[in-house]
Amino acid sequence: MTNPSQTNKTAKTESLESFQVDAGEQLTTNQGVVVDNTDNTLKVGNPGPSLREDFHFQEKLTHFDRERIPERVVHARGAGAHGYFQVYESLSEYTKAEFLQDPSIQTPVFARFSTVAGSRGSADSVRDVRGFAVKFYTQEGNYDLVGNNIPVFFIQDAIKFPDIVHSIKPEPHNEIPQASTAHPSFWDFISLVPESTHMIMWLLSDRTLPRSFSRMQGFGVHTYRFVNTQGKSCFVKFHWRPILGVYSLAFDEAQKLAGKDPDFQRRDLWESIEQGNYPEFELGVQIIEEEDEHKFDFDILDSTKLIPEELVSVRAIGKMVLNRNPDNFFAETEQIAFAPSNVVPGIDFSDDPLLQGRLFSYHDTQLHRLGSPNFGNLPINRPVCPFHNNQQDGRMQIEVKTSRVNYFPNSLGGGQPAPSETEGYVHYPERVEGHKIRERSPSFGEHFSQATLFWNSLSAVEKEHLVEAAHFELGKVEAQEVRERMVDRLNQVDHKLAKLVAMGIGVAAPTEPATQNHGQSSPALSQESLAVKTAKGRKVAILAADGVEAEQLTVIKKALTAAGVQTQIVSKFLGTIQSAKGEEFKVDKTFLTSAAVMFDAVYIPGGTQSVETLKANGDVVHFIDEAFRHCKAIAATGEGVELLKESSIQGITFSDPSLQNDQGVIMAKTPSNLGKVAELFVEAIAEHRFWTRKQKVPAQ
Ligand code: HDD
Repeated sequence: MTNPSQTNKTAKTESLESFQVDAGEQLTTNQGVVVDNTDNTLKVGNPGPSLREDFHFQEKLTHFDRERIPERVVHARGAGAHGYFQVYESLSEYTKAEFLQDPSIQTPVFARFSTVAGSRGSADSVRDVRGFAVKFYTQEGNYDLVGNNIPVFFIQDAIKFPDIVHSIKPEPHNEIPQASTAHPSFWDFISLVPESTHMIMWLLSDRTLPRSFSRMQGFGVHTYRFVNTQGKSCFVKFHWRPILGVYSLAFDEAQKLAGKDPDFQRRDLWESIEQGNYPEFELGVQIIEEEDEHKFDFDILDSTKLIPEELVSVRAIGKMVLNRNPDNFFAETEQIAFAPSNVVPGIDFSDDPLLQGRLFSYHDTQLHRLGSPNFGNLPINRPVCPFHNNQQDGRMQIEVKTSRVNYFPNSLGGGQPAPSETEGYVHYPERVEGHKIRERSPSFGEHFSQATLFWNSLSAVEKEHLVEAAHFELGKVEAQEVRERMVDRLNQVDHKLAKLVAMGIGVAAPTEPATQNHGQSSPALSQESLAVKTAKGRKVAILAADGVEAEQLTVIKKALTAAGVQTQIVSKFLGTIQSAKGEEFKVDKTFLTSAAVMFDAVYIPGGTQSVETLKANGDVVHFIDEAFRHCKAIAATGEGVELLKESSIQGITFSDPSLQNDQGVIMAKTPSNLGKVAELFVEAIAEHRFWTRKQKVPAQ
């Protein structure tokens, strides 16, 4: 059987053709018997009764009745893609892992991105941590790097995982709320577990609202080990950095998207790949020599801590390119089974007690979810290298093993398959000794310093967003004592932060804490340090109607396309619109089938009739208001400028009739230089959002 990651398909353009089966294929039963009618059950006369002997009906329904498997207990909502990973240069100094040696080798991968809390059918854009799991199909076996888009975790010991997850999931009595941390049980748990403090600072930040999967970082979180051919080991932390930069949605935008387009992020991933705009991520490592393990003022085996890049720099070691969508969601994205215990020689574990628990839990959950110990034989889970074992039978055994030998040692099979004397996976022979104890290491005892470091590192806008997020999340918690405990907790992170949060949630301002803010920061933690100013992959709505100025529309559209921006014409009805001079333009979306939240920017070309029609449509004005409120780039040319004046945009000067760019609003009343307008617009789109514009329109 071929592994899908082995098939040498290039990304295809979605067309009906690609979904068609071979000509002449006939519908059959599972036994191969051709079916003559699949619309009516077998009956005695009309209207019935139906007959028990209708084997086609029975087979169709019994299969249908069993089409669901348990969804993942966490990270149920996700989307994935195929691609490859290529190392920049040999890492032989640190690891013997074969896929990290040769820059000419492309290792096939499958990456799955997910939210944590929601069910499989929940919305993509909710405030939540994103999973970032990658399976590398190496020639030495499958290696899974199962990480998140946040570098730390809620808890330090895996035995607390069921507790944190129970608290984050919908509450058990009424199953409310879906895919949201904004509820009492979550904050009750968090307020009682100080080790979660660092993680919840990240959770409340813009990191949990990624613009797309292709614009977020990924982290292995734990400290792992590399081992080289000499058996020398060092510690390693893994980082994924998106080539498009790290960007987030506005919270209001994310919430509205959850209704307007719950598939926003999986659609973005799918469409980007179909358009050849492949998501790319650089893999980086922080290397810590074994003798340096204890030189930090925190324990590097504590998953609630990160290693600031200012202390240990991140070395870029290779790149992942996602260039092929799955052929079938269930067979691939749903059935892929990740496990941090899937490692290859040269990559090993540390004693992080959170990691050690994960090494058990993933395999266990796959046995339940996929229902058989043979899940490794599913095409998406099979290694691309040869594999042999003495396992037999079990549910859904799809291998037909022909040897009579299924044990070791054996002589009848020539002694094979036999363990290798030269290349097998050898666990790093770390020397350990101690007493059996059920305790937390004292070296894991400090919980606030890095939470403060994160807060100090944020820009003013990022801080503002974090406080607003806390007002929202804690504002949904009725229990006053939980809100008070959270303010006390935040007071240990930063006094000003605690006062700002308290003000919004009906809690008295706390008194100065005993320990003051240490004043240190790590610039690399601010999302703004990870911006990459490019308009590539962005989406722009062009609002137009009959009578639009064709030249303006065409010139700007062409310039945007050249910059890698996707444009869509939005009008009242589908079909076509005609320019003042009779040219036709296809309408891609209507004001009903789209909304400003689905785009990164808006352009309104001139044309008296077009603009008059748009002005009379409240949906259009709302479209512009919303784009402005969400701090997006907006451009208008000719009479299009008049439409902007109709909206409730405030704080922008409309007086200059020629060309101006005011906080991402670009206007050219007399568009003599459309090239310059396009240039300014592309620059503004590359800015992503103009957060400092503030809320200059009334809340909607
Ligand atoms: Fe986990 C799924 C990431 C701690 C137990 N986890 C899961 C997925 C990701 C992570 C990305 C989805 C994989 C996919 O796309 O199929 N989990 C993390 C990270 C953690 C973490 C970065 C901390 C550093 N997880 C963690 C702990 C446990 C689990 C401590 C249990 C002791 N995680 C699971 C699980 C899941 C899972 C229940 C659900 C579905 C699955 O494994 O395949 O076993």
